[in-house]
Amino acid sequence: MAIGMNIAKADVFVHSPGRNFVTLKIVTESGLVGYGDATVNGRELSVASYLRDHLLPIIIGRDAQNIEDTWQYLYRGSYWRRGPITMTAIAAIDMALWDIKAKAANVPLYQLLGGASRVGCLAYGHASGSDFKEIFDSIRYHQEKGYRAIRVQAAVPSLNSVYGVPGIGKSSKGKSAGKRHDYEPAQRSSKPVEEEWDTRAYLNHMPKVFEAVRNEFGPELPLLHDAHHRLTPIEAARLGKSLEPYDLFWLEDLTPAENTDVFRLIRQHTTTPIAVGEVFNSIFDYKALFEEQLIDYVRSPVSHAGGITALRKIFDYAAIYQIKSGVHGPTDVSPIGHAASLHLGMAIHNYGISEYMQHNSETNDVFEPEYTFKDGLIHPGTSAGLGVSYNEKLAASFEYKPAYLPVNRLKIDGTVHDW
Ligand code: CS2
Ligand code: MG
Repeated sequence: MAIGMNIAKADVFVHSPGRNFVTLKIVTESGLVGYGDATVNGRELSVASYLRDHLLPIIIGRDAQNIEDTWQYLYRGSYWRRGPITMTAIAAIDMALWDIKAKAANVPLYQLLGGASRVGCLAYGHASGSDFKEIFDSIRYHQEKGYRAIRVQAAVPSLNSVYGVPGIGKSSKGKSAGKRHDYEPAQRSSKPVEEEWDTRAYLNHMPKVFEAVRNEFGPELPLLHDAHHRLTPIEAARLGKSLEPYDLFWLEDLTPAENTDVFRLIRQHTTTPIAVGEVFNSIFDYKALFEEQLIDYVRSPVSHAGGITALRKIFDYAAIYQIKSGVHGPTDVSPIGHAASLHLGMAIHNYGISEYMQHNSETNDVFEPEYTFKDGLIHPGTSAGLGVSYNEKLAASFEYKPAYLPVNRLKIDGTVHDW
């Protein structure tokens, strides 16, 4: 047994460098430090409490090397399995232990997961706009930054705001190309902001958007779109079918994700590839979807799906069915969570693509991620471990402030709607 590998100390930090993040730090008796991302957007303090009050007291003194055993101890031992808070808390510990293991071995984490299967991880960026010109400018802006695959979100005529599209209705003319959709930092409030929704207007508009984008950019550019769980099964089928001529890389989160049975109906109607899972947190969420071959991409990030240990199993299970990874990578996944997903992405065979919304400078100054983005590919870096740190002193200067994701209501009568 290696000396000094027991867990000596574990701390949780909740700070807001650029946006709210929950960060776990584990230290071994020998002084090795591992980091984990425990952020659940809008519910940060619940995960912090789950860790501080329930998990950290029982992992002190455990051998940091026995990652699988610790995972099973926390998952099976709690009796109350699954759920975003539980699985994110377990994920953070798992990530930190893998970080420690790779540092002890003095290799970048992907080496312990099987080594590099590719030169880098293909990433997609977020383009959006209020009209076609803004969308085109935004796509060009992302291409100039190096992206080789682009998600396109568009304002819907008659709606004042659409989640994922910044600055609708504001005087954004000519300044839209680099506008970010970072919901939380822009929308801090003591109660959720309310947005409006009109499915009919959306379904009628999206084929026009993708037709215009294909006419402008040609057939080669991989394009993605996120419906953010807002559709019924038959509406989802219609959207997939109506976008077939524009050859999407994927359509994401078509329907409220807890009812996975609906993918049978959607699949019967369209060949547009389907991605789902950013709100899943367990391999069991995917079981029927894999076995019945109902989806094409797995959206879970390491931080919300129980960690590297758990997501690795999900990806290996998916591989049997030729289903690929398509990891969630918005700014509410911290650089630690991103790095963990990237190391796994480097190693697995069935890698697909990663969402890569770039963090702002405050976030990057605190976490100092070593991953690099070049020619459309992200590489997790070659230093030992995850390649991410946490500047506690600097982080402490960014005080946590409660922030919520929005609530969606139907424009026609104000009924709360899925989003
Ligand atoms: C979105 C996210 O990136 C995506 O695909 O669905 O912006 C998502 O809404 C947020 O991460 C929620 O916290
Ligand atoms: Mg999404």
